Amino acid sequence: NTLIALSQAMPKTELHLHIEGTFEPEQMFEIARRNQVTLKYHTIDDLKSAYQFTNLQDFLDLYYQGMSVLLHEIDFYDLTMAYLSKVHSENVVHVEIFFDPQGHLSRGVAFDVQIKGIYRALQDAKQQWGMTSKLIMSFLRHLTEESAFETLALATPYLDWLDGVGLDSSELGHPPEKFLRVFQACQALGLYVTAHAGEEGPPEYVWQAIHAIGVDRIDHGNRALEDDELVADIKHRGLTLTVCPLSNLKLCVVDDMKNHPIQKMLALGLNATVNSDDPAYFGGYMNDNYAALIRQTQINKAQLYLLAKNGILGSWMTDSEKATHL
Ligand code: ES4
Ligand code: ZN
Repeated sequence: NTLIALSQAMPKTELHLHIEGTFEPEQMFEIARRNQVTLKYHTIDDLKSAYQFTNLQDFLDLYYQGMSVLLHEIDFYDLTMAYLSKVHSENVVHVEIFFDPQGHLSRGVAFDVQIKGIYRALQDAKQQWGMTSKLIMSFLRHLTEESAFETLALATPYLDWLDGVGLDSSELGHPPEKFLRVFQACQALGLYVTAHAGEEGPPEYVWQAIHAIGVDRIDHGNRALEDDELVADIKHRGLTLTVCPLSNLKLCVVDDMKNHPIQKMLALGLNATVNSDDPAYFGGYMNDNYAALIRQTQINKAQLYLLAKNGILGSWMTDSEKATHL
């Protein structure tokens, strides 16, 4: 299939990727063994057979268990390097990745252990392959505003290594406004802001992310399509949506890949991009996400180019950095 070959060959960006969601079962068991941590699942097949989710929370329960074997700086380095090396082989040239510090702090793993491991891998990828990156600290929205502020305080010695902040985890019942003051503090520090919104949550949460918080990007955004005024507003602002096709399928945000709204988003003039979210859990990395769209929908060559171009324009690279990829 020539479209698949084209999608593989295109230089791509990844703007929505949770590094803890790249934890492949094989590596998870290897790190568990060397850290003498026992996993609830006894074999790789046992674990993989649990990867059947009916909603976001189902997945998150497993995701937090998986990351619990990460203890030392080298664990975060190895996890990040495995991901970067994988997507380098898929012609991903720039990544903007999330990490969830609170998911590790709650287990006694210090902030500096996490960020030092992740950041060193990002630097090595730059050295080895010229791959560029941004690092996004994401707040867990099921936790309190106070906990988010405590996390931000731990991050202040590392502001040079951080480009932005995000908001993830259980969306329903935890609207963006819950973290308004935290995000204001982050913006005052010069950080970019993005938030998961409209994955499971209503269009109202997307409105809040835009108007109350003033996000620079929207992660997912699927349910924004339920509100025509909101669609017009997103289009008018030129906001980028970081859409995740395989994630949407695995978490039942869409019932069938054939019905994925990404082409509709493009047709409406929205800046949709393709991203892999938690590739180890959702059945594939960047190229698998493109391949699924190509195999299951009528997406054409011009749309594939547009998605890749949107990924460059929607990144937090400078205009001159963007220009080198266009
Ligand atoms: C996530 Cl797919 C998704 N949604 C919300 N929070 C997350 N954390 C990791 N993956
Ligand atoms: Zn996500």
